[in-house]
Amino acid sequence: MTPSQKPSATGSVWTRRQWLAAAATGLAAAGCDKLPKLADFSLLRHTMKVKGEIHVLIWDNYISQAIFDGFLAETGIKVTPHIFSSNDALADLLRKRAAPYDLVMPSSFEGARLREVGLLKTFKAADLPNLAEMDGLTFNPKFDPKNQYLVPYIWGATGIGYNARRVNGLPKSWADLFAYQLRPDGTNVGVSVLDDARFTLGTVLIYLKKSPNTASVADIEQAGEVLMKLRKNITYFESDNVAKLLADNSVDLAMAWTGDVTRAMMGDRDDNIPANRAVRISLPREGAIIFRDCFAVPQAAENQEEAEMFVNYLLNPKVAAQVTNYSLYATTVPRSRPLVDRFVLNGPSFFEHPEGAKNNFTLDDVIASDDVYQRVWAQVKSAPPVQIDPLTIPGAPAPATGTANPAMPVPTNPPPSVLLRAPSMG
Ligand code: N2P
Repeated sequence: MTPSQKPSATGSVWTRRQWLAAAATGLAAAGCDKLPKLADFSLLRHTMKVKGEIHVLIWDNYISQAIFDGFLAETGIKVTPHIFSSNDALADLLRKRAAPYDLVMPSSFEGARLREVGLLKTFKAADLPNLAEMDGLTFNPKFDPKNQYLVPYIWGATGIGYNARRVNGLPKSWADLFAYQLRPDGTNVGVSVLDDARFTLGTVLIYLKKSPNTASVADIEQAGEVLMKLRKNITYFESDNVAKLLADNSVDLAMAWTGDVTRAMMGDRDDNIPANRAVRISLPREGAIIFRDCFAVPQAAENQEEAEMFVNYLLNPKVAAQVTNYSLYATTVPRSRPLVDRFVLNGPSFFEHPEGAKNNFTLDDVIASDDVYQRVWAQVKSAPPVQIDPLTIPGAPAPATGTANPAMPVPTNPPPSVLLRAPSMG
């Protein structure tokens, strides 16, 4: 079974109508009765005695309190979650925390790096009988062939989240995200990119038709230059709150992870995110990054056995379905799918680029080039916003004169809000 549940053979951009049609088609629930039973602990929840505690470092909005409660009820082990929002921060977080984490969740390339620098322990396979539930064919990867250090669990892709009411035309290329744009009133279009060096530089590298894993200093620097030329357009470097930015119209276009675009479409009352049915996703034609976030036990962990019990619990298909229904991201557990909400199952969270593998890129560990990626990323983030000369944009107004960095005047005859390419991109 592959991770892909492609809902559309015709294109990568979903309209609400396609979404509803797909949801109405549904998925056969065959096999539900064969899933392992999971007791209903809801009555026990408040009377369970805590027998231990683990500290887990996970991405925001991945695992709900209800799932922690279920694990507590079943095992007596309390899970205390800690949130991180970028792979870039992980090694430091592991090194600096006085009370060690028992479980962390790096993306696969970062997990491989953490292993190489000696920050991870091996899993005890005997403690993970539910590894049999994992889609081993697809997710038994070259970065850790026997899942000794890493258990891939949640996967997704990058794409362009956009607001169909505020952007004319479909963003079919990454250039359409990065490009200089105007809304009909002549004001700039708000854009956010992920606050993550490898994902964002990697995406620009894909756009430049280079490998997102390149070790070439020149290529990485070129990607940085593209972003720096576009700094004026980037109103947010943001990974955690992309759903909110899209849903409340703070940005019109966002480089986003699939599940977060789903969250913007569906809303999330817990996080005060309104459902915004104008939000869509596009997987650009140059391709996108498929990520796999993996569980790993840090070298300093003090409760390895309990952490492994938690991973084993999460690999139960019923729990994995709970995780997807909450996180809006796919898990590596295929038997969870009959229990996943159809709207989620048929939405962006489960699709890859319709053109298939040639457009799906994965990030590899590039430990020898890591300093270069981090140096260029630091330059991008600290660069002052650049004023792109609007004269180079067809139909755009002339800039004010006499200032070094003139503010964009509001045109009397506004140009159309089309998705214009940045001049530097051709
Ligand atoms: C967090 C999404 C993280 C996806 N909401 C990439 N690891």
